[in-house]
Amino acid sequence: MTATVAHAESAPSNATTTPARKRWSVAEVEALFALPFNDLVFRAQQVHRENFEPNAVQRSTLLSIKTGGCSEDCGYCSQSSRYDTGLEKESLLPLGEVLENARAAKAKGASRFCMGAAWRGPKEKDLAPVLDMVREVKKLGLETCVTLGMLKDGQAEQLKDAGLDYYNHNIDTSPEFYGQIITTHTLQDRLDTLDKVRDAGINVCCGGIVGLGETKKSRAALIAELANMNPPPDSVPINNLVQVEGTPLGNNEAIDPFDFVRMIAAARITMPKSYVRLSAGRQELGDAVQALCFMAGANSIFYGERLLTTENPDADADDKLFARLGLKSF
Ligand code: SAM
Ligand code: DTB
Ligand code: SF4
Repeated sequence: MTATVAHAESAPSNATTTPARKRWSVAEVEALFALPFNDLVFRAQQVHRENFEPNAVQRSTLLSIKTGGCSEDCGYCSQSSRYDTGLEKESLLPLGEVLENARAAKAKGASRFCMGAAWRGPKEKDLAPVLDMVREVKKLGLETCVTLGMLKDGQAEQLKDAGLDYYNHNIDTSPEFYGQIITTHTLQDRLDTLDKVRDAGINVCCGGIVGLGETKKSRAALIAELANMNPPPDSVPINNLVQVEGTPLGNNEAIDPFDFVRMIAAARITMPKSYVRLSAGRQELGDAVQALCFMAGANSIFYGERLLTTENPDADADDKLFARLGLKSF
């Protein structure tokens, strides 16, 4: 099955008992954004409580297993070989070093370990050592996640057989804005990989970034595109751009933090059963805005001092924030 870019009209119901799944139009998501802030957050909190334990937040730790030198031109990324960001290109980490990091993440209280590689996609010779990493990390009792770029036929099945729980592959921005941020692959390429992941029975982790210079309509279109996936992603990371010097977007202005909270709330309302992850850019949001994000339905974070190549709040600082907010982690 090949996915295509989502359209706004309702899908016909083909079963007598199952009602058609709600399809979200861009205008409907824009209408959510236009609600008074309190009304939007209240509604998101209601949806959150109907579907999840209200004070529990899942924690995933990230590790860059292969840093820099990526052939792609994603305008936000420190790891593209096209931009001079001062990042040292590294080869694939040895298994032992990955396991050392995974053990430390588990000891600090992460439940999922997410390994990221700066590839357009893995070559066969690249995949074999990653399969070993997945098998061994899983044995530690952690959920496993990888983000390796676009997959070729058969690779998702190999990852599934190795015990992979989640594959992260973001659509990043709206269909209309995509070509202004990335030209070396298309949104349809990303959707094709997501189909392969889903068909292999791996949980889908798929979200996007804000702060790229997109319009509010483009943000609404990103949310609609995610929510109209069938089924919606199991996990939806919402990243706030980390401005990286040397990238085309390095001097972008940060978005209004309340608009970031609105993104989280819209994700929660439109994808009631998905984990919504408050992802990159938490450092810049501060504690109070993060608390609003949890109130708006975020129930997952990246936990640990580093994202892939940029900084994240210290684990201790997060533990303190969770204690102040009475949040449980898992
Ligand atoms: N190469 C793989 C890919 O593109 O899927 C995996 C790694 S890539 C760094 C994973 C995701 O990180 C991107 O899709 C993007 O959403 C996010 N990301 C990358 N750089 C970022 C930045 N500077 N700020 C916020 N999010 C970023
Ligand atoms: C996702 O949506 N965000 C993570 C993870 N999936 C792989 C990556 C964020 C990267 C932030 C920039 C960096 O550290 O390089
Ligand atoms: Fe490469 Fe992924 Fe960065 Fe794009 S986001 S340049 S594909 S590492």
